Amino acid sequence: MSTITNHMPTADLQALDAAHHMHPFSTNADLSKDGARVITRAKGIYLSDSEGEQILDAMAGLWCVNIGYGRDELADAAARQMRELPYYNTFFKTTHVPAIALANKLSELAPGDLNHVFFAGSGSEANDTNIRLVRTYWAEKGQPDKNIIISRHNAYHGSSVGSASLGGMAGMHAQGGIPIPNVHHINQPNWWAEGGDMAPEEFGLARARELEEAILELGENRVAAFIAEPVQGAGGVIVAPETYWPEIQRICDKYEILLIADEVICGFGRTGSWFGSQTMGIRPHIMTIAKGLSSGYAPIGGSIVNDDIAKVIGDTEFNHGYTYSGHPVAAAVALENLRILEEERIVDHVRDVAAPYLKKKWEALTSHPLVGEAKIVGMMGSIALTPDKSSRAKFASEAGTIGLICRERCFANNLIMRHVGDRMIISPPLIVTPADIDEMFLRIHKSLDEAHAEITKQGLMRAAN
Ligand code: PXG
Repeated sequence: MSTITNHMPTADLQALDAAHHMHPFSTNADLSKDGARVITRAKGIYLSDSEGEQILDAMAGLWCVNIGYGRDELADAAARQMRELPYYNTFFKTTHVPAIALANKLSELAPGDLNHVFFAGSGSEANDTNIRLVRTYWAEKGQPDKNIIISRHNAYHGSSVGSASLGGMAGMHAQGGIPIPNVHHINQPNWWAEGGDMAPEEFGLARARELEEAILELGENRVAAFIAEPVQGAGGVIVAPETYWPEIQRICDKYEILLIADEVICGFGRTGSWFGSQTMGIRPHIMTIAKGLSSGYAPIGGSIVNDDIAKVIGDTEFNHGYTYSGHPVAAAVALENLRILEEERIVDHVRDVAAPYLKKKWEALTSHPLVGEAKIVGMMGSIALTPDKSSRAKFASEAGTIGLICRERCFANNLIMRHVGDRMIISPPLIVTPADIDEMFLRIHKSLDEAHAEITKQGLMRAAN
């Protein structure tokens, strides 16, 4: 595991990387100054870098490597499929066995009447598909003006023009001429940061009712769909108060609004059920899937839609599709991943073993002087860093300053735990054992202690007015 496979010194690789490789969500200055960490291989929950360090990946890549790294079965499935049929498309009345088998498997796993899959190459593409699906659905039903999609501030639904418009990331909307028309955003159910004097339950209801207010304001016959992540991931693992989702469901039912659950992170076991919708008790009409579908071993995503939508869309020609919709190699890898998740009972392991063990330790972090609230659902958790827990204070420094210091300490201690503003987040592979979690917490405690010392030393342990 510690063998270094690259043949160049790290500094040379970093210089070449900074010279020619444009990274997502990064600045040149950062890449050239420090150089990117070069990841060379991975096994289980550990990454190795070009310096031979062993890094505990408590983010499962980007929330996706659900079964852990290094499963040969997936590599073998890919190689077999590449030899047999490396590519064919699913346009023009053609199909192939991997796409057939995967669509069938997904309709078996997905709850209720979610029985039909439109494949894409990623979560962003799948959400672009969803925009066109829901608008086409209502148009086919004689309501072309029912085309507004409601989403939430601080949601993440992807990085393409359509999906980033659905997302509610201000920094993304500031670049490149988005959002597209007829997307409307309501507030997120983030009690810690935005709940003010309300109790969490009261706040959850108030935030859900913003959906109803928006529908009434925009017009019931104008609103096509509401999209949300069952637990907001990239926004900082924001878990809604318990009152939130039942009220959202009631409102969607009452006004005939299609509910799109973006399961790109929550799907495939992360919340302790196959889908986050099951954990949150909601009945979506469409689910967006990607990431854990293949545990990140191959790029694939899709939309799982219910019988009614499939029927309405199928009655017309849906002028939409991607070269790689249902790509046979990606589909074969996803099938093998789902086989492993099922046969090794990994979702049960999350629900019965890993998540309860993790939850106890995670929630105990609130006794650390830097930590305010600790939220966790299944294998996705967040902590809010604060200079004063009793008042849920924000730091006086610019948002994210403290989170970044903490993340730097984590990286230095060979732990991938990320920051979103001044929240720290984890989303480890689902296969973690209690012993892995113990090791993770040794590193978390060390990193938090070092961050606290550093923040105190710099005089940053101060609340904003
Ligand atoms: N929906 C959700 C809920 C996501 O989290 C997407 C859609 C888009 O999927 P693709 O496959 O197009 O990336 C995502 C992706 C982060 C981070 O920093 C999160 C994502 C992607 C990249 C970075 O937390 N989520």
